[in-house]
Amino acid sequence: MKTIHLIGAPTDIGASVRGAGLGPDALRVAGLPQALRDRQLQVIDSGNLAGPPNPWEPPRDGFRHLPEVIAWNRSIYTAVHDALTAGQLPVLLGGDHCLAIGSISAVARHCKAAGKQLRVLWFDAHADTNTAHITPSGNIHGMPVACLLGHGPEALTHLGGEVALQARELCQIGVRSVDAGERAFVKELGFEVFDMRYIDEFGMRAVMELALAGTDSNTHLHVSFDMDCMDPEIAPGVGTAVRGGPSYRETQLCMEMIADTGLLGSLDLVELNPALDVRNQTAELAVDLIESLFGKSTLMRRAPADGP
Ligand code: 6HN
Ligand code: MN
Ligand code: MN
Ligand code: MN
Repeated sequence: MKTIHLIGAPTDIGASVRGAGLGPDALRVAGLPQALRDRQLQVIDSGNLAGPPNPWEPPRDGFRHLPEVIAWNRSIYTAVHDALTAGQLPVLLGGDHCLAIGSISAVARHCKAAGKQLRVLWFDAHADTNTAHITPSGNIHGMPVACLLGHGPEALTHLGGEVALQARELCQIGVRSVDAGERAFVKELGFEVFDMRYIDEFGMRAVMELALAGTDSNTHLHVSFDMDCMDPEIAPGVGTAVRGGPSYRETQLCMEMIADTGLLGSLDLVELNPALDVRNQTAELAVDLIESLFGKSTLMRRAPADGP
């Protein structure tokens, strides 16, 4: 297993409420580095990146804090790219979800250079596919998917020199809150979305089988995990909670099925908001899920061929 490199990005620059900047340290307090070491993994925690403070200004031309969002994403791009180049598995500790622009742009660049196929699994209550023209808020954490697919300001769509993602490389899971203009744009872009209705009807196992279909030993799996994906009854420490999300066990199953592939190459853990949490329980839940993502599985796992 590769060395895991924890990269903290303590900012809420793209969010609608303050507090996500406390995320990286809440994850450390919840024991993330030691939990991974307990799994016999090598862990480097290089601490937190530095970046501009949150000026808490209203949107301008459809974007809130665009220069600061660009600055944060540039330094994340560099940190994540350096980790991948060093052969490490970068784990971005957010911070709000606008930071996935830098992280995934670096992963995409790395995959192109290495001749790897990229698959991004985006766990979220939201589609995060707004643009300046259709956003209801101007908050850039609602726009990273659009930026990664080439729709947004050049400084964010071309962090790695070119557009990061093709629609077929992306798959969303858990979506249940999409804005009116955003809905049409998601359809137009045409990436795969397993929304809550789909999960209700077909079950999480079927969803994950489809989400992982077509991956092989040359695939780099990137997981972008927004903590508001889960039901707020179990994950209250998020800024934009939406009821009706996956349960604890459904989410664990996702993590376990990803771990079974052995293809995880990078991870974003974002939108944890300790200022809204209850006794750090959402951070502890995140640590639990990350442990499963790195192979802390059930005792009685049989090979799939022996399954029911
Ligand atoms: N997130 N769709 C809403 C907006 O303001 O664009 C909410 C976005 C939430 C983003 O949770 O990463
Ligand atoms: Mn998100
Ligand atoms: Mn979200
Ligand atoms: Mn635990």
